[in-house]
Amino acid sequence: MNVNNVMADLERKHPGESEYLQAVREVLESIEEVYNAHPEFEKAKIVERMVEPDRIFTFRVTWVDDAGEIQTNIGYRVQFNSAIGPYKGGLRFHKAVNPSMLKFLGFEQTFKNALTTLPMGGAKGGSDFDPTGKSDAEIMRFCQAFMLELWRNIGVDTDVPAGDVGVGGREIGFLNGMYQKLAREYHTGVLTGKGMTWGGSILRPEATGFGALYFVEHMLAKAGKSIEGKTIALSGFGNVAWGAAKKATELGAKVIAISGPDGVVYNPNGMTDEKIDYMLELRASNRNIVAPFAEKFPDATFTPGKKAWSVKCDIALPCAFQNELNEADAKELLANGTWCVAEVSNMGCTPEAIHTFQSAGILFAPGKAVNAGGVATSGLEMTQNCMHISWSGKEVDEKLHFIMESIHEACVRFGSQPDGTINYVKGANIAGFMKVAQAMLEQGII
Ligand code: 2IT
Repeated sequence: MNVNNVMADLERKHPGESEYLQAVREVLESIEEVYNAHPEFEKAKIVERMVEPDRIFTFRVTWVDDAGEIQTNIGYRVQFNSAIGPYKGGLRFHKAVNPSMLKFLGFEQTFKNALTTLPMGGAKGGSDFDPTGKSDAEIMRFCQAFMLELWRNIGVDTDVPAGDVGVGGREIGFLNGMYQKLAREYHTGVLTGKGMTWGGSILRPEATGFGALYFVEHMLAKAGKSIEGKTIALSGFGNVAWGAAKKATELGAKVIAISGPDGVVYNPNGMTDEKIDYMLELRASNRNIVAPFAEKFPDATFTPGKKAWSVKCDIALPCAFQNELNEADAKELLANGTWCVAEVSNMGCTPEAIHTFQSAGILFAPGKAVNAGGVATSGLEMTQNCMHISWSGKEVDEKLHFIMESIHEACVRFGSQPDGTINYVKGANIAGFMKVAQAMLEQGII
């Protein structure tokens, strides 16, 4: 395989799909050497087969807003790869959602899910529906209209969606209610991230952020460091940022910045329980702004138009959106002495930013390893649903700890460099790829 040739072919077939092409290139560059050392992969055309989704469903979603106006959005489900298990991955509701974004996310999900140790294939879906400023009733009607189309393509053993940006517990509730009504099928396991009274797993809401911090703990321990007393800047204020802020604070770190599309909140004294809870209120308000945090807590200050990366910190955790940390941000962080960056969002850093961190020799880990605790706990939710039982928080947390440790070990195994450092990008990509490639090889040409 020659990466540039594969990419040229893909760019010709999918012109302008920048996020998708970026995600594929990152993986191919990481695996090129290993791939070429395995002629059986080349012979079975594993790469050519793996970069294309198995199938994509696209559908119109029409609903009525509170003013009685008819609204039309586009809905999607990208079923990317089922070599190691049923399709699994979140739904994203955001105005910028398009096929390129969902293909990048589905592709990433395939390798991430392979890393979790659980048998889950990769998928992603969503809509260009913008939840900003919508009432709860509008969100419900949109979710119902979305499920009216999606329900025929998902199922407990075929495809199990969950949340992502713009889709949390509230949306999963509306989606699940409509699924059951349409399918007349009352198994609890067709969606994950459910409420605790109807099949949800304890710790699923926290799991992406908690898992990320467990991963960071391993990364720091390997480098002879600890998280206690360190300052952390994180972007976003939604579910993922909330879980990360909560666990970071519990572990003795100080979360000194959170951010939103409107700007950054500098929070020099770190988080309290009240502040962490307030992040959930901010998200639920559907306003998509972080400024009210500084109005409610006077020791914090809001600066409009600035990112979290303008705040001097030891550790930076992108927790919001793809490409939210670019080369200029990376240079600013380095100039301010940041020595660890872990992507909690999917593909949070641009390739140039990653290159900047790696050239500077600081600790860097990619989203598909760092944030895999979210989907892993979705996998644990599926298991509980299929067994018709609920595990305790302690049981789920132990399993999550074990999974994050395994993912870190896999990164070390496949990412250790001759100079003794660990390339976590390579490690995660090769570990995920090897598992999916092996599974595809063993199941023939399908
Ligand atoms: O990006 C992700 O891994 C998620 N949005 C979670 C997917 C899931 O199925 O829990």
